[in-house]
Amino acid sequence: MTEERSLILVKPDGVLNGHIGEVITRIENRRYQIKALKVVNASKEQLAEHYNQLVDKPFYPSIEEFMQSGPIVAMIVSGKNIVETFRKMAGATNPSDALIGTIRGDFAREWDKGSIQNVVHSSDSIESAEREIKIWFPEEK
Ligand code: IDP
Ligand code: MG
Repeated sequence: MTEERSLILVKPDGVLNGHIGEVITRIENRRYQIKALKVVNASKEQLAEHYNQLVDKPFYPSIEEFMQSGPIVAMIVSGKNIVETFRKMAGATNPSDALIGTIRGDFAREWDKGSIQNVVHSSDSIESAEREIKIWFPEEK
């Protein structure tokens, strides 16, 4: 069986506020493996694919604007239970609900300006991880 993978993004707020290293440190501390990593400027097409379940929502333009406000860091990370465990490490979607000790609880700074700026994305299932990996790493098998 191939190892479980997740697609993790450090969103523009995480990059701008200097939290790339912190996110990577937390991944490494859990002994997960970074299989691929790059800095990218997200295109509208990539974002519409990535957020295909939100693209028709009234707030989608605020997500698009936020996600194009600066570079992001995309990673493929693998390890046992990575999808479920990293979701716990990231914390709740809305940073005001995210517990201290989670990435969002510790580092999210702005979440009342239309878009929810919450530092990281991580895949919510093994299936969505494989789907999202194709969007950000089309060169990967
Ligand atoms: P998740 O990132 O915790 O998986 P999702 O519900 O999949 O949460 O939403 C994806 C992203 O879209 C969120 O992380 C957040 O940045 C943004 N988002 C979700 N719901 C809203 C909303 O109601 N207003 C603005 N942005 C939202
Ligand atoms: Mg999600």
